[in-house]
Amino acid sequence: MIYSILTFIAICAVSSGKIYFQENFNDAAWEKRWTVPTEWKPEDQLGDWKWTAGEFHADASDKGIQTSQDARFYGLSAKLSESFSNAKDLVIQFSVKHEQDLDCGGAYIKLLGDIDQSKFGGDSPYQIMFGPDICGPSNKKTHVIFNYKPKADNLLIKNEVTVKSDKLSHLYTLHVKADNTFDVLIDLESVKSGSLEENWDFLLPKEIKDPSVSKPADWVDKKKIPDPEDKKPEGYDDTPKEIPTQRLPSLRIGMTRRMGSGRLPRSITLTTKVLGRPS
Ligand SMILES: [Ca+2]
Repeated sequence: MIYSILTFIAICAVSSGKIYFQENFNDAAWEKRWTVPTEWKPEDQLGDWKWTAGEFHADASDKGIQTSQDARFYGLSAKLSESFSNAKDLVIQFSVKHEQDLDCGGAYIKLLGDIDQSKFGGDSPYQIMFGPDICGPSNKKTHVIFNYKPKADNLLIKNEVTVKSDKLSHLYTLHVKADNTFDVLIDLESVKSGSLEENWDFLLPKEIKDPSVSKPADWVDKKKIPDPEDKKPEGYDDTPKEIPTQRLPSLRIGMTRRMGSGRLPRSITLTTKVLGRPS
């Protein structure tokens, strides 16, 4: 079962301190501000949003909206009071609580253009998508996705951002800065930051292959070819290919033997025995 509660959403420009959108879901009139996309999916596939502070809470009056049924699709959208396109520093922040162990599900906030809210769904085009995504033990991350018009694509952050998968409330913040850097914070602690250029593939490669270029017909594949301008050094052909061997002096081999240190050699008696008949 997946019960996710959204209790607070804010979108604001930091440089001017202007709040473009804020929702705390603390009054029953929230339903008038938000539109359920009834035409997104058949009625039996759409789950109902429940208005509650949840099973456990610090303040019963701090309510949120909760997904109430398993294996259903949930969507909601609300209009900003005004559109904006060139805010300098932009902050998107919301809190989410998964009250039960989450097997597979996500809670994202998306910045949308002008759409038919009754059809808003997973395939609706957006500018920014931000929020936790948990599906099994291996897929646990916080999505930070920018739609980039020059590439007509939704660009995912290249290095995964961590996520909280316990049952407590967590505050997710995306801060896109005017100096082309960003910061993702969970519970106001930075978990990923850096430059936009290094973390998303916004830019085209600096060098690309020219498909119209091909190998010239007279291209030589040999690794070495003779240099037609190279010449032999002067006298090169007069030098014999082999040098004759010179006669070496005959070798003598000498041996020495020490007879005993510090003493004169003893007398040596030579005996000769001649074999033969006695005279
Ligand atoms: Ca609330």
